Amino acid sequence: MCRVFVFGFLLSCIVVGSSIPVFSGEIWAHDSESEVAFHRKKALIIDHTCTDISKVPVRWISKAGKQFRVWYGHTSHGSQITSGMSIINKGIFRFNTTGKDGALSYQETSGDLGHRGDMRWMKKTRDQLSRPGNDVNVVIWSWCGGCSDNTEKGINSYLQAMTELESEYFDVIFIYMTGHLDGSGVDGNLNKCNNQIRKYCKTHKKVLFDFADIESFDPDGNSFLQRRANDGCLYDRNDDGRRDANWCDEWIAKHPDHGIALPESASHTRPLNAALKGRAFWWMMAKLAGWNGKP
Ligand SMILES: [Ca+2]
Repeated sequence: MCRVFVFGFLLSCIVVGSSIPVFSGEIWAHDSESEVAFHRKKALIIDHTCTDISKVPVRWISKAGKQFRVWYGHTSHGSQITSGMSIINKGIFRFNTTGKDGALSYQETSGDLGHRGDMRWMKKTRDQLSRPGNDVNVVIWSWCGGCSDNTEKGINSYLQAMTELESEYFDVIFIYMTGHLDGSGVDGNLNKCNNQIRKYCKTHKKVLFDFADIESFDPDGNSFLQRRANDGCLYDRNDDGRRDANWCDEWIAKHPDHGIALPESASHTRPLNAALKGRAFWWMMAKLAGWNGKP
């Protein structure tokens, strides 16, 4: 009730004086390029085209680091993002659990989006955001294998729950996700569920970290989903129905001077895949901070 009242008050403030930032937090205090969820003009889709962080102007990374306080729920697959971020955790890409010394505040919590309409993550989110002194303004939840065996109804429950949370906590940005590749290819149930999530996010102007799309391509833009690539980056090179090659290994062998900092290891996958996801995360943060996407 209280939140609804405050929301109504805030909304009326915006209508009355739309050029004046009415929210005291930094989240409102930026220009017309703003990508904040509340008044988002279009969807923000973070995919395989968002991994070259050399294209992101330093000032937007820096701004994102100061502006956002991330709370990220994940299990093993989701940890790939953190692994990728950890290897570049210095300078403007610094992060820690408290945001001290100007780093991005980045807290992780255990759990994932579950299976077929399991909503435990939703309660956990409410508990976190309702905690006295909570200052989290970006919430992310990732899938484990729960997207692969999901149904249209189960995915709808996920999408509706996220949307419900957005309306309850209107000053928090919620990041949607697709599920990791499982080798079932273009026609598999996973891709069907992922496409359902993508369509919803595009239609309803959400922020989507397209986990599956990022690992469907190598950095040269070659696509492996149709070759039944899985979470370990293995794919079927000669179309005999068996995975016999690894696109990460091949790409690194072909580009020995690639210059991408690689973590020592990453759950279920090759370090390159995790590195690309960590870089895409920072791309997303910069976009959320207001970067217009131009180098
Ligand atoms: Ca094969």
